[in-house]
Amino acid sequence: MLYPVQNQKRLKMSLNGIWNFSIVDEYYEPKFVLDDFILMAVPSSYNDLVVDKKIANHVGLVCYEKTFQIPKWIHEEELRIRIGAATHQATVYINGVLIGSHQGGFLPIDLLIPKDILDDKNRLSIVLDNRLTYETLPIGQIDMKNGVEKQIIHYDFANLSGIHRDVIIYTRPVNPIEDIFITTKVDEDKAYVSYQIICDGEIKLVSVKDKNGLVVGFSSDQDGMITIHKPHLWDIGNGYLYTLEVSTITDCYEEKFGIREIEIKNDQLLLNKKKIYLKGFGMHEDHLIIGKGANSAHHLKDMNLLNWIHANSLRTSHYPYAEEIYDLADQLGILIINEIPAVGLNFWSDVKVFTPGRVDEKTKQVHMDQLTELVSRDKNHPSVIMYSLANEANTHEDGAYAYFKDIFAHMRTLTNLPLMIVEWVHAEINQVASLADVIGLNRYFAWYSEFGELEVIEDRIRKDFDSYYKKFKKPIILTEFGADTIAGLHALPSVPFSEEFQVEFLAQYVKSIQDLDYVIGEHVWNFADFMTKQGLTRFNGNKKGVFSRDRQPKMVAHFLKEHWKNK
Ligand code: GCB
Repeated sequence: MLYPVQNQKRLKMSLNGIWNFSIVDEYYEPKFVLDDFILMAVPSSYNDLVVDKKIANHVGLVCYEKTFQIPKWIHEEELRIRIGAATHQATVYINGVLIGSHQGGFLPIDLLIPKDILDDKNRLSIVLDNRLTYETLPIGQIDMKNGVEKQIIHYDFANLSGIHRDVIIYTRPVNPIEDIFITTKVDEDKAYVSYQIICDGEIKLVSVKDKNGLVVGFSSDQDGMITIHKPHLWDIGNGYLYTLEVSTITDCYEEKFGIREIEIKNDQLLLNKKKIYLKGFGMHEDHLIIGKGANSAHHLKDMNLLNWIHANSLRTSHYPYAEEIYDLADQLGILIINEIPAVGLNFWSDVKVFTPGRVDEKTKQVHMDQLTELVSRDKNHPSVIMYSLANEANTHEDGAYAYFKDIFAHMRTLTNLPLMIVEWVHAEINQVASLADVIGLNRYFAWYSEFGELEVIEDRIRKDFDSYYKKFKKPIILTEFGADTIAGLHALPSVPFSEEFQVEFLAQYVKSIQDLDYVIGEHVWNFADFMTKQGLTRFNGNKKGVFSRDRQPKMVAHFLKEHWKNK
C-alpha cells in the first residue's frame, strides 16, 4: 500500500477539520443528513473535546459526517478515500451508499470511491464502533451494567476513540503504481537496492536519487536491482535517505528508503555490522485534548525531546503509530520497534485466555491480518528495525504456544526483520519466548511487588534475566520499568510517587543490567504521562512518564539525559 501523495499525476485533498458528529444506535444507517449533531475536530479523539460525560465515555457507535465536492476535471481518475486510523471499526458511506468498512483502530482504511454514486455535493459519513471483543485487537469484552454497555479492557491505556489520523481523498491515474517493495544489502563499498514495482502499466524509468537529488543508479525493469557505489548508510542520528523514483506511462511515485542492515548475531543487535544498544522509551500516542489524534507539532516535539535526552529508539507500545512518526524517525535516525495491538491477552487472574471462545482461532486470524497490514504499510521505513508481536500475553498457558507458533510463522513470511515478544511471566513457565529472536521483559520490582523497596531491584532483575537467558539463549531488552511520579511532588528522603523516588528507582534498574552482555537495550516506561481508564491505582492516568503529559521534564529526565549521553 502506498501513502497518498500529490504529484504531477496524483492529487490529494485533506478532509481534516470540523465535522458533524453524533452518537448513533446499533441499526443506524446514514440515509439522511445528521439532524442532531455537535461539532467535532478531525483528527482527534472525541473524548476530551466534549464536556458531556455521556459522549466522553461512550461505548458503541458514533457517526462523523462531512460534505465535499470533487472538481469535474478529475472525474476521469480513480478516486479513493484514506483514513489513517479510526477506532476501532469504521464503516464508510458516501451519499448514504456503503463503500466499505475496516476493523482495526490503528491501521489505515483505504477504499475506492465508485464514481457513479457521486453528486455535485457529496455527504461522507463514517460510522465508528469503538467496542472491543475477542475478535478485535486489542481484545476486550462488553458487559451490561444497569442497561448500559460497559467496555471491559485488560490493558492500561484509555480507549480513546474517534477519527485519529488524516482523512484524505486522492486520485490515481489509469494503471496506477500499486505498491513498491524495496530491500537493501550492503557489501563492502557497494549497496544493492532490490525493488519490485506492482503495476499493470509500462515502466519508463526507475531511478535512485541521493539526498541531494543526484541520480546514483537507474533501470527500466519492473523488478530489479540497482547497485550504488560508496553508499551513505542510514544510521542512528544520521537518517540518510535515498529516493526511488518510479515513472510509468501514466503514473509516477517517489518512495524514500535508507540503506541499512539489521542483524541479531551472538546475542547482539547489529546495525550496519556494528553492535548497538537501544536507549529510549515505550511511548503512547496520547496528548492533552486531542487524545490519540495525529498532530505534526506534537510528533515533532516528541522527536525533539528524544533527541535532547540522547534516546536512540522507541517502541510503538502498544499499537502502530501514525505514519508521520515513522517518516520523522527515518529522517532523524531513530530506531523503532513496531508493535501490533496484541495487548490485554491476559486478565491478571487465573482465568484462561488462550481457549476457545476467548482468544482463539478467530482472534488469531485478526492478529495475522493486522500483521499483514502493518508490514504492508511500514515495509520501506529504515527506522523500523524490529516487530513486537504481543505485549504481556499469558505465554505460560498451554494454548499460547500453538497460537503464537502460527503468528510467528506468518510474520516470518512477511519480513526478515527480527521479531520480538514482550513478556511479563517468568522464564520457568514461559512456553512461547523460544519463537522470538529478541525477548522484551517488562519488570516492576519495587513497584507492583515489594512496593517502594528499591534495595530488592538488583537481585530480582539479575536472577530473573539470567533465568531467561539461560533458558532461551536470546538477547533481551528491558522493555518496561518505571514508577508513577506526580510532577512537582518532591520528598527528601524520597517516597514513592515523588520525583526523587523516580530517579532512584530508574537508577537502580539501569545499574542492575549494566554488565549483562545479553541485554541489548533499555526502554523506560513511559516517555510521558498518559490517560488510562480510571482506577484506584490511576490518578487521572498513568504517571510513569519521564515527561508530563504536556511534555515538560520531570527530574528524572535530567538523570536519563546524563546516563544516556555516553552510553
Ligand atoms: C505494563 C504494561 C503497560 C502499563 C504498565 C504500567 O506492564 O505493558 O501497558 O501501562 O505496565 O504502568 O502498569
